[in-house]
Amino acid sequence: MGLIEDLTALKNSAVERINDNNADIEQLRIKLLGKKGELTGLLKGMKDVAAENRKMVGEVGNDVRQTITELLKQKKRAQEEYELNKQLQAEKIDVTLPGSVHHVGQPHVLQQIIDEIEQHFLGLGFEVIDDIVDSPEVETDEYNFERENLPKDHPARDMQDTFYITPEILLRTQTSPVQSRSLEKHDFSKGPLKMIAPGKVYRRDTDDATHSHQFHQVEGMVVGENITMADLKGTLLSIMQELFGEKHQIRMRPSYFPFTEPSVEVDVSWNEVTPDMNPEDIEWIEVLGAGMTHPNVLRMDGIDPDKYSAFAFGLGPDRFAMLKYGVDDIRQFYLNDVRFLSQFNRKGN
Ligand code: FA5
Repeated sequence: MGLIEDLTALKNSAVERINDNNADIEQLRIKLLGKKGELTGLLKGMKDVAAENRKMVGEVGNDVRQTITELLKQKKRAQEEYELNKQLQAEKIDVTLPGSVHHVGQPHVLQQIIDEIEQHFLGLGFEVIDDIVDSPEVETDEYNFERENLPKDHPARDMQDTFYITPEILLRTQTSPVQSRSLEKHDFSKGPLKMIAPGKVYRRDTDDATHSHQFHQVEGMVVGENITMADLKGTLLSIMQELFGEKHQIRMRPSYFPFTEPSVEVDVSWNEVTPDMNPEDIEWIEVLGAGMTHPNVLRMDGIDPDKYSAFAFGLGPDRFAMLKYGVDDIRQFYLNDVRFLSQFNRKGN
């Protein structure tokens, strides 16, 4: 009987093909059992089988289908297992290998000092102004100089060599313009103005160990009734104590700024000062300028100097950081050498 032989031959050939290691099982399934597959093709011959034999041929056909289906299933499972084992083998983890180190970043040392300064002043009830609208780095000549009592040809402009963008627009040389910007917005019915403004400033200074053409300042200002030089001195001493403790000596000396009268500068000793030291051997570094705000400045900001008085200061956090950490060259802060910067990890890890 031709059809039974054909079916048996198909079964044998199917077994062989399925057992082939490179067999593509899904392709084979379609080829063997699909609607247009080999088995369906053969079973089309059923119509020519004599009626009394159909049952038997049908059973052989079913057996062939079941055998092929079962074999395909087994082979598919075997192939999947093989792939899985291969993958597991390839991805085997050696738990004895040393782990890879992930370096955790940290704020730049200058940002850390600025954060410390901010925390101190927040504790004294100051507000911190550091957004780009109220404390812009690209400033007008008017706010950077004129409103600070430095009209166009004032000789004291030479104290701050300036990067001009246009004759009226410049990179701010100091954070002092934030004084006027804050005063304009302040509502005195809510109490005195007490603000600090940390930020970047720019000067055409020649870079050396203590000067950078771009550095930081923290401006501070208090405006209210009966603000005195004693308030200024107390405020400055409190921040210096906070940052330097008893280790460094601090001295205040008279100075000159067009926007303050009287004006002072504060120096800090580079090293610890011991009682047996000759005062001439102490080395000082200037860290801030300050003073009682000039009445002209208050007047230009619409404040009546007969009613209100004010003090202001401008600290140099770069130099604070130099002193605090014994860094003898300010340029180190700007070289972005991770070996240098990673030493200042405030979490201590
Ligand atoms: C001023 O800029 C004044 N605006 C400060 C001030 C504000 C006085 C309010 C009175 C009232 P001065 O140019 O001295 O002042 O700079 C202040 C501080 O900035 C200095 O004490 C120093 O710590 C720092 N500084 C100045 N120039 C540089 C520089 N090139 N590199 C690094 N730090 C600098």
